[in-house]
Amino acid sequence: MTMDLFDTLETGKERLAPGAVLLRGFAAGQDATLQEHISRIAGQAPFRQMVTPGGFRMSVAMTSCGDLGWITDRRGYRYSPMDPASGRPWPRIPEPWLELVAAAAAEAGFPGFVPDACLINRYVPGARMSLHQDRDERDYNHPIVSVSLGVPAVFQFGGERRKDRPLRVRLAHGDVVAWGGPARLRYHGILTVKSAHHPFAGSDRINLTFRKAG
Ligand code: MD3
Ligand code: FE
Repeated sequence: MTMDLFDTLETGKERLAPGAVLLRGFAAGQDATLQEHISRIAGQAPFRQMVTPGGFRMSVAMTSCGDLGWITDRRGYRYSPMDPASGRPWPRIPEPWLELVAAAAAEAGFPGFVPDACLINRYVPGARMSLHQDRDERDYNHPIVSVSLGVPAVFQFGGERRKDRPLRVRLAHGDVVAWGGPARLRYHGILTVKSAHHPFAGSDRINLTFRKAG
C-alpha cells in the first residue's frame, strides 16, 4: 500500500496538491467550543458585509479575532489591529482554537504554526467567494489553515495564474485544510453555497482561516 493511500484510509489525511493537505473531519467533536466562541466573538465584533476597493459589497459576511483582522473598504484590502466598526481591538483567538490549529498544522507538515489572525467567514445560501489569491499577509512562508463548519461547499482550487483551470473539492463540516509552500499563492474560491441544513449553524456555512499576517 502506498503511504498516501494508508494516510487517507487510516487518518483521513489527503494531499490535494504539493503543500495542500486536507484533514477530513479533523475538527469534528469540537462543535461546542467552536459554536460558543464564534457567537461570543460575533457579539463583540459583529459579522458585516464589507465593500471591495471596486465598490462591490461582498456576499460573505466576515469578522475576525486575533492581533490583526482582515478588512476591506474603498481604500483597499488590509489587516488592521482595530475593528473599524467599533474602533476597538479584535477579540483574542480562543486558546482551544490555537491548540486545534497547531495540531492540524503539525499533522499536515507545518510544525510550530502560531497564527496572529483568524478571519471568520459566514456564507448564507447564495453567498460565494470568487477566485482570488491571499496576498495581504507579510510573509508567504507561513501556511494558512482553514476550518469548514456547517453546510458543505464546493471549493475551487486553481493554479498560480487566474486562468489556470481549478479543481473542485467538497469541503464539509469539520474538514481542516493546511495550505503552505507551493500551494500558498494558488487562486481559490467558493462556489455559490446551496440551501441545506446542518445542526452546527442551520443554513449557514462558516469558515475559519488562521493566518500569520504580521
Ligand atoms: C488556498 N476563504 O478567507 S478557505 C479566504 O471557505 C478564503 O471561506 C474560503 O479563501 C472559505 O481568503 C476558502 C480555504 C483556503 C484559504 C486560504 C488559502 C484556501 C487557500 C490560501 C492559499 C491557497
Ligand atoms: Fe482566500
